[in-house]
Amino acid sequence: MGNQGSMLSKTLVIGIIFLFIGISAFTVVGSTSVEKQGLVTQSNSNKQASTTLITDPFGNCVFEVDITGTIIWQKAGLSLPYDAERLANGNTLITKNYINRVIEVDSAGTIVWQKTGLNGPGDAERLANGNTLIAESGNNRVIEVDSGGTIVREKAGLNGPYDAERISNEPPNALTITGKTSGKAEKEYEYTFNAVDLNGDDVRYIIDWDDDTSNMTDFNPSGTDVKVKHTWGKDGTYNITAQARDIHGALGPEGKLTVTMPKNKPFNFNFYLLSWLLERFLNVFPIPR
Ligand SMILES: [Ca+2]
Ligand SMILES: [Ca+2]
Ligand SMILES: [Ca+2]
Repeated sequence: MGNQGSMLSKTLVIGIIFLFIGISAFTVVGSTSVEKQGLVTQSNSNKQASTTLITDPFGNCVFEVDITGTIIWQKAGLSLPYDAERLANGNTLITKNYINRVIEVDSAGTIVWQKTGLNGPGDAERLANGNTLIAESGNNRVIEVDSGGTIVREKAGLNGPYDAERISNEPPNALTITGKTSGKAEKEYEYTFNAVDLNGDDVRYIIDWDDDTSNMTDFNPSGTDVKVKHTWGKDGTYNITAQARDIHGALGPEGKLTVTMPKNKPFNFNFYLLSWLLERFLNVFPIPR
């Protein structure tokens, strides 16, 4: 009877364990399928975000299509458009080759800016400074014009350029200088220089030690500590200033660190006090003559 009872409880326990595993497995399968559905929704929304801007010169049109090829925006009635760009402000920059102008239109197609009087423009780009770079094929030059249309830069003497790109370069960012801020003259100290270049370019450090000496390091990977040793010959207060320069020549902001080499406090030798002390001392312990 006792054996039968123990067998029954063992079977019951095993049964409960299997039931528990079954529920767990069902829960796992259930949650996986929910996650999969979430992923599908996510990738659909990504697809909707990508569109393509097409310049169609002989159709006299610039249009934007979604991933399925459906036209979602267009500017028609253009005269031989050669190039179009979507700008950061949502407007579109279009080069109209046949009527020698570059126009900027808003989403409604209204012209909000233009540069007229060009000669066979092939390509235009809006630069980070707000100016517009234009490859002016008919005048054998590439020009940069400001928002008023004035030419501020020009590369002439070309042979019908149809495209131009400004390759942007960011200078290194804030430079840090770390090391001892006080010390002694004629003793060597090590300082660490570090700046990050926003393009990841290698950087070198140009260091002014404020004692009419300077150093220029080799190029090092952006954001790595570069250690340079220096010895000041005289006491004084020195403002170390340094700048990081990237491989393209762009200079970052100045970093500074002030180092003081305290002068030894002048020892005022008080002869009166000394002679007074000596006198007393000699009186107490008279020197035998
Ligand atoms: Ca362009
Ligand atoms: Ca271009
Ligand atoms: Ca750079």
